[in-house]
Amino acid sequence: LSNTNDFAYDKYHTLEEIQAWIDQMVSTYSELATLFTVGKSYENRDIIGFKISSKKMATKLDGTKTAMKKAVWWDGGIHAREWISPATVIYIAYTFLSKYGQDPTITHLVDQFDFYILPVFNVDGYVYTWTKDRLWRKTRSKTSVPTCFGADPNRNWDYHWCENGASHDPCSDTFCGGKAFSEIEVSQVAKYIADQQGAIVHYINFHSYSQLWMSPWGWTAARPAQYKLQDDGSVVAINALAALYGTKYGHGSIAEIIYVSSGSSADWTYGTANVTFSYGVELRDTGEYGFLLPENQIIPTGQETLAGLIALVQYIEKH
Ligand code: ING
Ligand code: ZN
Repeated sequence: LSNTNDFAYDKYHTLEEIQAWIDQMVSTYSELATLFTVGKSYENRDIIGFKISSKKMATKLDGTKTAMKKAVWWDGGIHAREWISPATVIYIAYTFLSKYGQDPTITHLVDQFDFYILPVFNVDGYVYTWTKDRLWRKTRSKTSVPTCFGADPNRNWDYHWCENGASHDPCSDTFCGGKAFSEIEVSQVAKYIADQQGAIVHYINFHSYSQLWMSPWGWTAARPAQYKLQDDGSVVAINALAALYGTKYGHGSIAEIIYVSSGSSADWTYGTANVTFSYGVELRDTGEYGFLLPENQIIPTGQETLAGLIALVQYIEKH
């Protein structure tokens, strides 16, 4: 990649291409973006992302400066086959970097928050979908069953781990792992988030498909105390998203709107790491193409999701 225009934002990319793109972003936008390494995957691949952080101080609503900048964490590719999620995170991160200092809304948000961008969480699984099985979901670790591989990285977090809507069967697509945080990718991302010491106030774990903007809890259908504050944020996001192309999203708690599922990242970030605005988002579509969303929908998905995220971060700034 010789310059930033070489990356085709309207195509799906291999892990190698995405990692080269990350390197490209941090060198091209060196004033704004710094590489971070979460660690190595089970198969020894790097799990990398970048932090978007401007040198301007953040200000409170009354105009006074804040001591610590609040942060946002957006990740894609926790499930290997959900290719639109890395593609969307990439599109959004590129827009934030390239429009900083040009678009006043983006400039303001980047001055107010630090953004942690992790395009591909489950790197081993992602490579496997490119090389062996397009519909692989889980990690690629060995299990107690020699013929079955991987745990569900969205059922492996240490918060009400494997209570409901997750399986102890290593051959299941929702296998919760041998124990909480058994998956090295999951334990390292959790540690990286915890190491930010409360700076992260907003988290999104991107999936496909179903067009849903979901808040905690997944482990129980009971609603948390801050449910309305969180779900109002979902409504703000999906209204701004729909304004672009009319794409309709549902909203509500994970357990109520999709299914009960224990040990997810959104539950752990909210329940353990105290991230107030924690969400799981199911991107396009509603099943026509499902996981095999055509490439001509990458840019429209990116554009409408970007509109939703801008509106949501503006809402979070005020709450
Ligand atoms: N759906 C998600 C899953 O992990 C989800 C739904 C999101 C559950 C966030 C819990 C938290 O099953 C897909 N398609 O993976
Ligand atoms: Zn998923």
